[in-house]
Amino acid sequence: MIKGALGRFRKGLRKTSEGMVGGLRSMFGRSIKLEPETLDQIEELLISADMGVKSAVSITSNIEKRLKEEGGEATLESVLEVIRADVKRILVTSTPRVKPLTWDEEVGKKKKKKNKKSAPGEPPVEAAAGEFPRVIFVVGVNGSGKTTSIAKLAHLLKGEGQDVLLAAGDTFRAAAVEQLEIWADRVGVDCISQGTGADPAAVVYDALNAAEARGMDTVIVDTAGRLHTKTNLMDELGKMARVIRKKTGRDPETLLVVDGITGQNGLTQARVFAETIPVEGLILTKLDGTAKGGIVVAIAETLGLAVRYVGMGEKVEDLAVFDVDLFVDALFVDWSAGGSAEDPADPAGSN
Ligand SMILES: Nc1nc2c(ncn2[C@@H]2O[C@H](COP(=O)(O)OP(=O)(O)OP(=O)(O)O)[C@@H](O)[C@H]2O)c(=O)[nH]1
Ligand SMILES: [Mg+2]
Repeated sequence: MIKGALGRFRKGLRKTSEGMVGGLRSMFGRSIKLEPETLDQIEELLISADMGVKSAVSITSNIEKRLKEEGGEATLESVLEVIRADVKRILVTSTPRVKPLTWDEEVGKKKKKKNKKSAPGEPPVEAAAGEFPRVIFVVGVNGSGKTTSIAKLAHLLKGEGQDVLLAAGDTFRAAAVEQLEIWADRVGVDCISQGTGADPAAVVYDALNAAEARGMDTVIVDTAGRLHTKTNLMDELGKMARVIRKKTGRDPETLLVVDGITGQNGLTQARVFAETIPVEGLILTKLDGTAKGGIVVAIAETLGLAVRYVGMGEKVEDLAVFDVDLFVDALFVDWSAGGSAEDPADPAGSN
């Protein structure tokens, strides 16, 4: 286990656990009675943590079962046990609910339409694995936390001993390049850029050349946050992906950044992305700023996309590899009963 990881999750998810566990405690005290309004209140509480209606309904019906089994009254702890087990089950068993796309299909389709006469012009896909760096493509709507997450991810990978290079592919928004450069400096990695207004695909091309020449392990590409239409998104990202495939023989690994505070709205945006471009996983940000960390459950239930990393703060250290057990543990800390952010595995506290 990562040192201090549980403590980081507990601290990051404190608002959510306070809202949920604290909410149950203040509504019912230490024991919960089987009454219709009780079940409604619990369902509302789960929905207000953003777990999604479907999850909330199924969890509440399991709570009803437990209450019946226990003769109409159960302890807060045993009700929490039901919720904990259900949340874990939903996260562990979730399967993709958006049709998986490949850059091949999408990029190929586009090309055919545009250049009917040209010979199959796709770059040869060579067995280049191992020779070229891993390329992580970070996408998402404005302000979701892409650039900050890239810095955090670079910090995390660097801590694992990897050589990381950043590519300033957001050439659209003024100051986006400088922002990434500042982060790169702070983290102690290099950043390849061409400035505002440059062709993002050209920046990616430069970055891959530099990465190859310098023997880097991973290139992380920042992208512009706008999302006018699916076609625009596909055009710009598709062009970048094509450069990556041409150069490395592989498709980029696309991580979609979703702002945890935007709740159901964020879910809708995530769906638009996942139905437009291939998305391999999510970075869910700002979980520290919300009592709605249950969004992880709604994502599992409605999109089935894997949450790979979670952002829980604005510092470079505030990104954690998503872990179901740590997440579930952190979600159910009873702060009013003396819960702590201290990691049992790291009593000195590395947070
Ligand atoms: N509290 C908190 N704030 C975060 C987190 N991640 C990002 N932020 C903040 O969210 C804001 C937007 O972050 P950016 O990284 O600039 O977002 P972006 O997606 O690159 O935005 P654009 O470049 O405009 O598309 C900044 O103020 C960040 O500090 C997080 O995990 N927790
Ligand atoms: Mg940005």
